[in-house]
Amino acid sequence: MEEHCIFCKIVAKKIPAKIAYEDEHVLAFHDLHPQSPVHVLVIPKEHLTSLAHSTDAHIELLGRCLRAAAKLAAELGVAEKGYRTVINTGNDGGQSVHHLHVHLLAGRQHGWPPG
Ligand code: DGP
Repeated sequence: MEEHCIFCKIVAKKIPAKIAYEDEHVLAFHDLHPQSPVHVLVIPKEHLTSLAHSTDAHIELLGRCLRAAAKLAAELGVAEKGYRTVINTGNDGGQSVHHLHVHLLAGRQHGWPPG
C-alpha cells in the first residue's frame, strides 16, 4: 500500500468505487470518467507503479489482471462483440494514475490508431 496512491486507497476501501470484480490478487471497478459505455479498470491489489516497473516477479499477477478483464468482459456481456484493453504507461502513454491498471472499454466501436 502506497500512502498517497488513490488506487491503493480504493483497494483498502478508504475511498469508494463501484466494484465490478474482486479476488485475492485483483480488483476491478468502474472508471469515474467513462470513455465508453463499459469502462472498467482492472488493477493488481499490490501496488505496482506501471508496466515499466514490472519485473519477472509480476508475470503471474499481470496474467491475473488480463484474465480478470476477459472474465469481466464475458460477465458484462461484451465479449462477443469485442472490447479494447489498454494499459497506459508513463507520460507519453498517457498514464495519469501511477498504479498499474488495465482499462476494459466496450459498448462502442473503438478506433485505431488510438489518440
Ligand atoms: P490513466 O490515464 O490510464 O492513468 O487512467 C486513469 C483512469 O482512472 C482515468 O480513466 C480516470 C480513472 N480514475 C481516476 N481517479 C479515479 C477514482 O478515484 N475512482 C475511479 N473509479 N476512477 C478514477
